[in-house]
Amino acid sequence: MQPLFAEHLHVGRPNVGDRGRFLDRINGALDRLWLANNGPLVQEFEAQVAAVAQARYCVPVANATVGLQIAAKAAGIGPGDEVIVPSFTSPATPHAMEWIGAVPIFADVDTETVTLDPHHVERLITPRTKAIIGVHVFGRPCHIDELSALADQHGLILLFDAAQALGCTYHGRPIGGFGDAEIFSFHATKYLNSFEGGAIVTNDPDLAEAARAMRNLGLDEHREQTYLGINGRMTEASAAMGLTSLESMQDFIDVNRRNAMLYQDGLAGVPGVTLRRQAPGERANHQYVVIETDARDAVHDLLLEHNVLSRKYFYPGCHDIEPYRSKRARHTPLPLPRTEALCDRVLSLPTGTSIGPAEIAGICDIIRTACLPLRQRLAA
Ligand code: T4K
Repeated sequence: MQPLFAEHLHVGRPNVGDRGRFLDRINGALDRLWLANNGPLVQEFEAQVAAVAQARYCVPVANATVGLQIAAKAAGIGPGDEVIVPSFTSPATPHAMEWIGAVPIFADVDTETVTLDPHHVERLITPRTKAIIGVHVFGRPCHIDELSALADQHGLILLFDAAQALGCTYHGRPIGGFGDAEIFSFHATKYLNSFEGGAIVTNDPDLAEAARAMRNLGLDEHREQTYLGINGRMTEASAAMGLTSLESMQDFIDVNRRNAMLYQDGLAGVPGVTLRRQAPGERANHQYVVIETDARDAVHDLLLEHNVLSRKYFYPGCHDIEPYRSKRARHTPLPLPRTEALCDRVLSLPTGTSIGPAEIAGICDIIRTACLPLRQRLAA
């Protein structure tokens, strides 16, 4: 069979802004001979991300995973503390907690937003619970008000994994200013990338100060060793890319939105296929186009035959991967039926600036074929 596409189409193809601007910034760093350790480009990036998030403080870091670890430690989460997280997320969320000795406890999601179900979270709160981490999955904000109320009522730390949600809003306010801290990712596969990178954003001056020192091996601004630190620093090269990406942020979002609408039209009427929607009335970055179908694996495999590399985000659920699967009683005290049903049905499709109307039309045709009843499919 001849594949429809000669080259691979990817879910995570990086968006690249103005190369000239990027290379100028890199040349500036080389001229200054300042390449790392909170240089001028990192400081500029810090100010711009804080402005986008409308948060008082921003601490750029090497990636969101180390950002989650640092934010958790800076907020006071430590060994043995239980932290309630969704299972339907990147392994980065629970692994960051496990890595600092905390204990991820998996909660179910609601099917409308596919984010943490606050009722389920409430049932998991015990005297050992120290924190909740909500995840804005596919950029759709989680139930921030309800989780904030729960955290207040039980005296818990509240963090948000905002790796996928830069540029999105909740009740019209930008993601980034909620809870004790939120953590963004600027990984190459995110619509706004800094090669690798992340940022902790917060309105809490103490948390910001601790995070700033912790990312720099624990050294505070007076070069006093005040905290247990790690190397979580962002480089000048990453900040150069991040700043250049920020200049094209709205263009990237516009392309993603156009692509999402083309998929919506192209998949209308395909039996058994639904497209995940963003929150009504909110601003969204549309960086993930996600379908749900019982025929997920057949769709994935047929796309692959045509060189389309779709991704099963998130499959399996984190409760079903090691080191959590073999310690189910410890990490998953309650069943997660909605997560399990979801994990078997979700598929992310290519989008971003390297995907256009022709590619989307072809991808939709392949999906339609994969979803035909077998007899019709063989005849197609
Ligand atoms: N929390 C959440 C909710 C997250 O989604 C993530 C990351 C994190 C935390 C942690 O953030 P970081 O520590 O990474 O900052 C990808 C990304 O690696 C990961 O960042 C992301 N979530 C996750 C959802 O997706 P993979 O294993 O699927 O990526 P990979 O390398 O297979 O790339 C996907 C596709 O993109 C492939 O077809 C290849 C293509 N690609 C990739 C890269 C890196 C390119 O074309 N060019 C590239 O440079 O996890």
